[in-house]
Formats: sequence, structure tokens, C-alpha cells
Amino acid sequence: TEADSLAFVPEIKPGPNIRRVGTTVEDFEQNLLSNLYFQRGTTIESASAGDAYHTLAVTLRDRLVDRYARTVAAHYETNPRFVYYLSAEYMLGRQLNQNLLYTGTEQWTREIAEARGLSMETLATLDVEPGLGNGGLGRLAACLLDSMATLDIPAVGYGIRYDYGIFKQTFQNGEQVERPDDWTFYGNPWEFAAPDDQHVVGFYGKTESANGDSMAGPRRWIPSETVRGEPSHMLVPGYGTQTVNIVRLWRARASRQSFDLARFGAGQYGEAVQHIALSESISKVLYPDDSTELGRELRLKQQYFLVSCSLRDIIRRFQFRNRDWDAFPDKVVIQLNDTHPVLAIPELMRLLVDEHQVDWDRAWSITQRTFAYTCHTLLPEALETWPVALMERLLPRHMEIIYLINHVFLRDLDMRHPGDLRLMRDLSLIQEEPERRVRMANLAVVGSHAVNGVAELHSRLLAETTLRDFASLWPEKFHNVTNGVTPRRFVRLANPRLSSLISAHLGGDGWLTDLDQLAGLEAFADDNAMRERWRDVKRLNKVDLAAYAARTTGVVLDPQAMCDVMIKRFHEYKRQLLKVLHVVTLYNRLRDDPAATVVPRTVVFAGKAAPGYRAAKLVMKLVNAVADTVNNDPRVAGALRVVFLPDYNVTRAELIVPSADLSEQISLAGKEASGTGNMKLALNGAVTIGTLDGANIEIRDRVGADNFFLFGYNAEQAMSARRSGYSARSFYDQDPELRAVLDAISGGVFSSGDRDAFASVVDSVLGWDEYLCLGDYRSYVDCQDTVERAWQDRERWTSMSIRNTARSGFFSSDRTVRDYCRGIWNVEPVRVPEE
Ligand code: B1H
Repeated sequence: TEADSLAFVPEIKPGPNIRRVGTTVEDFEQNLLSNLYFQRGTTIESASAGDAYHTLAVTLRDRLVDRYARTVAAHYETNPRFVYYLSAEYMLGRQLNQNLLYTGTEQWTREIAEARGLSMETLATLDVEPGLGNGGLGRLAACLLDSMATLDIPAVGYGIRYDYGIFKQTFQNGEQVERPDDWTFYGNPWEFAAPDDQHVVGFYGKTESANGDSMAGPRRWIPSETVRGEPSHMLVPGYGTQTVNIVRLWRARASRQSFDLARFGAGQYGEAVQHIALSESISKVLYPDDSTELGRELRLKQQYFLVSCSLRDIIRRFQFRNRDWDAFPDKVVIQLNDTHPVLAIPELMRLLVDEHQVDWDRAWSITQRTFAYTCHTLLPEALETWPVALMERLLPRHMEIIYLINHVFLRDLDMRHPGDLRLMRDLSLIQEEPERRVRMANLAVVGSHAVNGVAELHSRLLAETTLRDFASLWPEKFHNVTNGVTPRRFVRLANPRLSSLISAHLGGDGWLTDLDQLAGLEAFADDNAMRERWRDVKRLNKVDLAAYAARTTGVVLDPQAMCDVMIKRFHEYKRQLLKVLHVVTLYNRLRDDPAATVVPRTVVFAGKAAPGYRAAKLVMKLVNAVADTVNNDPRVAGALRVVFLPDYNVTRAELIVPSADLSEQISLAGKEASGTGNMKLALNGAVTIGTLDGANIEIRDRVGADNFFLFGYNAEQAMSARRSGYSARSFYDQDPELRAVLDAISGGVFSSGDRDAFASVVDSVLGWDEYLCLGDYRSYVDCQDTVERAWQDRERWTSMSIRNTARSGFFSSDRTVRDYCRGIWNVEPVRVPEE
């Protein structure tokens, strides 16, 4: 079969003929010249900036390959337990500056480039960010990969190599317009394609008995459609260590016979390639729906494609050093990043039972011990379910297996809780009403040995609400692992000025791999010289941001003003609308009394909305409209500026985060699972204004209530407000300032008199107000007034800022990975020798 002929394994095996890279600047320069000549086919005299960029990238990659080869050798030698991270999304960010830092070639490169009249900034702009994710979930995956490598954890990330990543955002008349992100247009120098290492993935078709008729015994699935998965991998180096792991991304390729030559000969060019196009559409584009469910068949195909390729790869890697299936869970832990890869559970069962003749009970025990599941949400609309009819058609054998898993599970449940039909109905893997659907979260919980939420509150609420009955059934399965972010990218690379200042005060850069050392800054929090320098760093970062904003949007920002940032996906629960209500409040105050002493403030928004998410897109348009009106009103110039920076992504975050003074984390309590932007901002010395939601709570616990601006309902109050007849209207009726704000919006102040433009925003908030914007308005605005008073005491503010950084060491993703290692994965690091 096709699969057999592809069983060849081109893995790097340890051997004596590994090419080594040199260690001196002369060696490095020689490598560059040689790559320019042999890889780009050109010389210094005729090289373009693109040639220079590609050559540098490949030369850095070469240095990492050397470490990678030693990593593979050490892993082969040790035969350790590996973490396999399965995720539909990775937001890796730009690679160039990271790899310069991790290979220790930053300074050399700068000197070599500048001697030839090339700036590092130019080279950096040629580096394209792979936007293979939506938001926090995808970026978390990338931070965990960075930390696993840094901590020498043997790990592989599996994902999809989408041809088009998250769309590029532009604005027309203030409305979001999405453009395709053709991120590999000029080639991707960071990846290695392995076209000879494919897996064949089946879809549709039928099943039949292989021996006997039991569904639990081996059966044959005869798919009626197949597509190949072609892997490529990118190197994931650790910082300050020799370990280089990989992230392996699958791309769909049509089978070789798909091109219809006869049709082409007959002039039917479109028909001739339609089979190819159809197969390859599986990895064509990332679905741009953050935290909402959009049950499209192609999306289910993507999920199965990822899972099928990755599991075959994992099994192949296991068999490289092991024989006995019972050892599988000792060598393999598969972490499921939300429900998107949960089909891996029935797929492993299928592979074990149907293809490797392992009996059902043994296979199930292996499966449960192998998988662990991370849940990233509480929003009911984000819990994936798939129609049984679709599953039966697309993946008939998997549906049989899911039924069997469910059958055994419900039988055991009935033994523990005889006759409890309510419980059976709620925990069943199949939802019956209004349509039969497979509940992916239930499948994940039943098939895993560990389930975790991503912040303390989130994990608690999961166990008390969304997954309550599972948590009482299997309390030992439930964990919390609070998210974290990598300090290498989000402090050292994004904020070099602050990093130098920190290193100068801590006596070195040990903090980059031991972020608790930031606590040493505490001693300088009230030191005048330090505060002066701390403010200088912020100011210079704001000058950079202002230059970017002027260049890209024409809006001129004042680096002396407070930089107030709200950067995240647009979602109603995150309440960008509440922030707009505050901005309009400030605007009204300034218009009513031009002498009003408000603190000069720049409000920075950035973020994308799912293309079909009408309500979020209208809020976005309102932000742009308010920005336009405010920025063009001479009465408020100097006091208030609003800018919406388009196309928020990792690169943009690295620009905005270092200049933030105030971090807006104002989701309705109980809705944001964790947040990670909140951590990046606090680490960079922004002070948070926020609700008791997600990881905000843990940030506040650590930085101290004095260094955090708290407002609003807590999760319990938010839930009971709704139960006790919440009336948004009453807040409007009782609060004249709020009334003036909503009246201005609906009266057309921000839409040249057009009263319809934002009517639906105002109506929805005055009506049901799902996320209690009006209920939290007064508390928020008063809290912002407190922020302004605090800002007026410069020294005090700076101390708060320093304390935010000093006390946020906990939010390193290194700590997150250690928590997973100890609580869930039970894996040990493997040191990779220097040579
Ligand atoms: C998070 C998602 C998500 N939670 C569905 N859920 C998606 C759900 O394409 N989809 O269908 C994509 C993404 N993303 C975020 O995860 C949470 O909202 C954040 O609070 C959290 O910090 C982040 C990482 O845990």
C-alpha cells in the first residue's frame, strides 16, 4: 500500500559525521558568505536585502541544527518520556531576533550587517511572523514550547501548517476588512520540509468486521477518500541550554494521481486540478474563530488530519526504541490543547485495536494513561460538539469507537450511581437534544488521566460548574495549572531597555531563566535614581510606539501622556465596549469643561474580531469612530488621544506592551479563563486596572492590592446579579454621566449625526446587557478616577510599576511547565551535552 512504501524514516540518528559549526566571529562570517553563495547563489556585491535576510536566517538555523542533532542523540540514548503537545494553533512570533539571542550571535550580526550598510531593523522587518493561531490559546502553545526546550524537557509540538494564517486586518470606514495572510509567499527559511515522511489520512467510507462481529474487536475501516499529510518542522531552541526541540506541522497534499491529465488535454483546466484543490483545502486556512464554535465539516477534517498524522508519528517514534505497548504511557504523554485535537482519543484506540491487535480493555487503559486535557474556557458557546450524523459519515469507525467508549463509561457510571438518569444524560458523550451531537469536552475528560484549567478561578469554576459532575466523579483527575508567558520573548526581546536596567540592578541576566529573581528589584522600588531610569525606559519605549503609530495611522501620540492599553481579541465578554464608555466619559467631561484637570492619556486599542462576529465588529467600528472624533477635536487635544493600531499580532504585542502604563483587563468576572496579555503587561511594569477574573486574581495577590486597580462584580456577584433580575436600564436611569455617554453615542456624536450607526450597540446594552457593562460602569469609571490621582504622583506611580515587575516572576511559562511536569506529565529533563 501507499502507507507501507512511506514507512521509511529519515530521522537524524546519532553518528560520527555530524557537521559542526565554528565558534568564532570569523567562522560565523565565513558561514554567512558560504550560505549567501551556495544557498542564494549570489555574492556580497549583488545581494539584495532579501538575500541578506535569508542567508542570515539559514546560517542561524545551521547553528541550531547542530544542537538539534545532539538533542536527538541524547534523547535516543536516554529513551525518556516525551511530551507531545497537540494544538490546532501556534502563534510563534518572529524567529530572527529570537534565534540571534538564543545562538548568542546578536552582537556579531549587528557588526557584520552594519559594516555593510544593513540595519538590524531592516532585517527584522523582512522576518515574517507565522500567524498560525487566533490569540491566547495559540500563543500559550508557543510559550510552553519555548519553556519546555529551556527546561530540557523532551517534547514535540504537533500542529497544522496552514497556507494562510490568521487574516491581516485593515480598516475601511472604520470597519474591519480581512485580507489573506500568505505568510510563506517569499519562502520560510526556518522550516525543514520532509516530503518523504508522509502519512496517509482517510475520510468517509465504511467499516467491516475483520474477525467476528464485535465492535470492540478489530474492524476494518475502508475510507473512500485519502489525503497525504506532509510534515515540516521548525526548530524550537531552549534559552541558555543546548536543547533544541521541534514543532512539527502537517500540510495536506493530494495523492499523486490526482491531476487529471486527460481533462487537462481536453482543455478542462479547472476540472483537471479540482481533486488536488479539494484535498489540499484541508490545511488551506486557519479558522479565525476565537472562543466561539463554528461547526464546519472542513474544520472537523482539519482536526482529524492533525490527529491522525500526529499519532502515527508518535507511534513511529515510540517504536523506534520500544516494543511493548504497555510501556506506551511510560514513554508518551499527549497534552490536548483544548478540545480541537480530542479525536486523538478514539484514533489511538483505533490504531491499537484495529491496526495493532491490542484488546479493547488494554487499549483503553493505555489511552487513558496517555492523554491529558487542558480546557481553556467556561463559555458554553466555546464547548465543541459535532453532529453524530456528520461524524458517522466522515469518520465511521471513530463513531463506533466513541459509542463503545460511551457504553462502557455509562455502564460503570450506572454501577456507581444506579438509576441516576440525570447524571447519565449530562455526562454522556452524546448529547441527544435538539440534535444528536458528540460532546468533545466529555470525550476529553473520560479519555484522559488529567484535566486542567488555566488559572485558579477558572479551574475552580470548571470543577464547580461546567464539569461539576465529572469533578465529583473523579476529583483526583482535576488540576489547576496557571498560564505563564516566556520572559525571553516578552521581556528580553520585546523590551531590551528594561532588560538592561533589570540586569544592571540584579547583577546579571540570571532572571531570564529564573524569573523569581525579579523580586530583587523590590529593593529599588523606592529608590529615586532607579525610578528616574525606569521612567526613562518607559518614555523611550513610548517614543518608539508613537513613531510607529504616526507612520501607520497618522495619529500623533504624546510620550508624556499615560499610555492606557487594551490589546486582545475583540469579544463581548472582554468588554472593549466598557472601555469605550469610559473614553466617551472623559471626552464629555473635557467638552463640558475645557479646564477640567484630567490626566493626559493615550488610549491604545488593538485586536481582531472573528469575521462573522457582528456585535464585536460594530464595537470595533465604534472605537474607530470615537478615535476619529476625539483626535480631531481641538478642545481635547493634549488631554486625550485614541488610537486603534491595526493588525494586532505577536510582533505588534512586542511593540505595544513595553510602552504601557495602564493594562486594561476588564472582562466580566467569570468569563476570561486566564488571560496572558495581563501577565506580559504586568511584567513590563504596566499597572493593571481589572476585575477579579482569570489570572487577574493571581496577579493582584502577588503584586499587592495597593499596586492593582480593582473594580466591578466578582464572579459570584455577576452570576447572582443576573439571577436577581439585573436591569441595565436602571443604571442608565440613575447615572447621569452614563446617560450622557449612551445618549452621545446613539445621538450620532461619533457618526456625523447618523443615529442609526451604533443604535444596535446601545440597544443591546440597554436591553439584555449580557456582560453587565452598565452594571460595572460606575465602579469602573470611579476606579479610573483613582488611577488618575495615582498617576499624578509620579514617584508613587513609578514605585507601583517597579513592584508590578518585581512581583510577577510567578507568571513565567517556565513555572507553568514545571507545574505540568510535576502535577501531570511526570517527565524528567534530559541534559544535552555541549559536544
Ligand atoms: C482561549 C480559546 C479558543 N480559550 C476556540 N478558548 C478557538 C477557543 O478556533 N477556535 O475554535 C480558538 C481559541 N482561546 C483562551 O486561552 C482564553 O480565552 C484565555 O483566557 C486564555 O488565557 C488562553 C490561554 O489559556
